[in-house]
Amino acid sequence: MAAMTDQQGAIEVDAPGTATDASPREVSSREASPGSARRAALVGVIGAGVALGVGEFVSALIGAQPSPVVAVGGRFIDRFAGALKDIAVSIFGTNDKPALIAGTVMITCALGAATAVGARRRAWLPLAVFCAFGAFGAWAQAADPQVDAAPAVIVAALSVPAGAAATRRLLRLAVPHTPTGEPSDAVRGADPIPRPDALGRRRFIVTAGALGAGSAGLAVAARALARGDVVEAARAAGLPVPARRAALPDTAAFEAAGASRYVTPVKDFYRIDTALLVPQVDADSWDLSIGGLVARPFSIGYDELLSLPSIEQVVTLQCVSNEVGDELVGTAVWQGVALATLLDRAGVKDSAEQVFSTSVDGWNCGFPISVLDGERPAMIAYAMNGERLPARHGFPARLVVSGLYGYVSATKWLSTIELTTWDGTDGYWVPRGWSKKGPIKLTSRIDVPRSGASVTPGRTPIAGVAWRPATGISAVQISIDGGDWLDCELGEVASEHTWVQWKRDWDATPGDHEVVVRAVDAQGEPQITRDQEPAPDGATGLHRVSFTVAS
Ligand SMILES: Nc1nc2c(c(=O)[nH]1)N[C@H]1C(S)=C(S)[C@@H](COP(=O)(O)O)O[C@H]1N2
Ligand SMILES: [Mo]
Repeated sequence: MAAMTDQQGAIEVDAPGTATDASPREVSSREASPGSARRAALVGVIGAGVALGVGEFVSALIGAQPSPVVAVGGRFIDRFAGALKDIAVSIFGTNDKPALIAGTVMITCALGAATAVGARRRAWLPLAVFCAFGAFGAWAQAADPQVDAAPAVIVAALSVPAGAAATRRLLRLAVPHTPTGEPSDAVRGADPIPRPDALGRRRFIVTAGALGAGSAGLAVAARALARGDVVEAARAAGLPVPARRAALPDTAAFEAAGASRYVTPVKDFYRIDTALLVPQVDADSWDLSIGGLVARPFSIGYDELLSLPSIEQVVTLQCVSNEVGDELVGTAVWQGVALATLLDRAGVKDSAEQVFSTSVDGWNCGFPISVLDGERPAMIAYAMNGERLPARHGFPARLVVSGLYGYVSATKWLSTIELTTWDGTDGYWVPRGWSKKGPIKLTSRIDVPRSGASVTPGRTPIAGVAWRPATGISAVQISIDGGDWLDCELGEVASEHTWVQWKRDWDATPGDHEVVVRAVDAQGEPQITRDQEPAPDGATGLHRVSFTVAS
């Protein structure tokens, strides 16, 4: 509010209409101009806020989601995900998304501020800039497969005039001598030294405060509206019973030792996707279409999908961005319909080489159809650990294919499956520098002791997990302080499609220690020891932890 205490009669002497009667006194009042610039900037921020608030609210009201702000953030991700190749997949994990939304809002407000400052001399500026904003927002929204062009234009058509009008109105109150309006009484009046006009200032504060609070309120209301309860309502309903339940091994001893839980609780399951806000898909209007190189293309709705014979499989899913030892990996009991059931119904042609899937938000990926030749689980999953997929993991349905990284196979919010050729059709991450094929590499991880932990001397469990889904693990070994490789005890597994827990007790002696782990897969292949970063096709190298045993 410091700006508000500035002299209100800051006069832009070279503004149109005032230049002719510029007197020496007015010229000297030029020095007060930074004060009016600050007020104008504040006006611009509020004006941009009004445009954003109205845009978010109208979007929510007419069901055009993602909203302009979220859509602009989404286009940013699509544009720059490739440039941030090494960290791209994980950077767009849950944590950085609020920052991206906040950044979009802040940049918009900063541009609004600059516009209002410039508007003191160029009255047309706010309308022009807001129109450009609006066009950009509408483009970003319409570029999202979830929004049609018409609603995007409606949103812009309402938010642009709201923002421009608010800016104009506030500028008149805040900077009396702007060319946007009549000079205020304070300036026109006889008083040779324009004094702060208390009444004008109050009016400005009240109007600005009301517009600022109102647009924030609209944005909050918009979020509440857009969240909706369709997903929650549908998720509450019962699930069909699979012909055969997945049998889970008893892994309590390994979990007691500190290994990750065999089945990852849904709330702890990692989330990776390019969606800035989790798509909220209405199961009633959702369908999955299967087409491309098939004899009988068809679409299937949610209820019909749930009425088909279902399977339940425990499968470990990993993100290609996972660094050695990191946690972008989890195991769940997935329930759904075998992909083969749907592909058989469609009648896949011999010329088909790639199973290419797309989500409701336009993300896509593909894997070779030959992956389906064996027995590995590949399904349209609609449930996870006995509950319907949460929105963040792909409600109403997603793909799960054992042995493939998520970025080539695990499409969430699944919308279409297209059988196509291998060449010429690339998934989202392929042109962004990631390998076209993505089999999960053999990996092992130490869960306890944690790096940097302080351990008490005596019997100490060393434990973790190792995985190569679709192949399985035959052995895990650790080396302590560079010593011999020691065999570890392996837990039971539901199948070779999941990770295996491992453990070994150690008599901890005081001092600094380092433990390294390595695994051998079920085909006898040892883990690659050479360190490689995740890009382009998954990290390799051995996980090691260093910790101290207290004396
Ligand atoms: N629609 C959509 N599906 C997607 C992605 C995405 O960005 N959009 N990311 C994939 C990647 S890279 C991974 S690792 C898995 C992660 O699934 P999860 O979030 O359920 O763990 O989802 C895959 N499915
Ligand atoms: Mo991923």
